[in-house]
Amino acid sequence: MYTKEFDRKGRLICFEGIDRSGKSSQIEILSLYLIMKNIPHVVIKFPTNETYPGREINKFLKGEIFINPDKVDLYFTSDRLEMYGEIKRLLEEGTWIICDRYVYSGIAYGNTMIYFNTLEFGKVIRPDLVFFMDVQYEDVKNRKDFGKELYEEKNRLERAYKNFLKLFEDKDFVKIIDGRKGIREISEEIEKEIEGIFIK
Ligand code: NYM
Ligand code: MG
Repeated sequence: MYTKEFDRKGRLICFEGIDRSGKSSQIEILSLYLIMKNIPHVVIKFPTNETYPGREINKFLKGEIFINPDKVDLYFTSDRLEMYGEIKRLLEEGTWIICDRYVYSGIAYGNTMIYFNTLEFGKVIRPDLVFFMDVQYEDVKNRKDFGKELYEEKNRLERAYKNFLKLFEDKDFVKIIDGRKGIREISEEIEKEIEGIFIK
């Protein structure tokens, strides 16, 4: 799945998990932490608003436009394909990148896994670390704003959760976080992990 290794001075850190699993809050806290440590970084949220397909998906998820379910997966993939070049450039120059979702969401949530894999195969930049916010549908269904987006419903999220577990089983670059813990407790765990691995 991953592209050829290249000389990176920055680090690529990805957050995954079902909707309302607490990724965004943790990313905000991690970003402040990196600012404190003087580490140049950018946050990229997939789907982005940087590309045409990304913008279309964001409208689709809010229910503003309709996109055929098969085509949506292609859009998610195209959005990332357009961004990999920029991600590589930033990593080479020493900027860290925090991704709010990545290729794993594409696989876990996808309608058309096979097609998707073919297109993105060999193009994905390997993350240095993935945090998986481990919470299930039952844990998030009463969280604030749940259900506002198209995919935020029981079946989709139960399937996505199972797929995430399968994808992340026995992966040494994946840190599984108990997302039912408090925000502060989680952020400390994340900071410890980052410190242990990257900051000399
Ligand atoms: N999503 C996200 C996918 O279905 N495939 C993908 O490749 C990506 C990156 O979009 N429900 C879905 C998962 C979410 C939604 O994410 C947007 P968020 O974290 O709710 O903004
Ligand atoms: Mg969502």
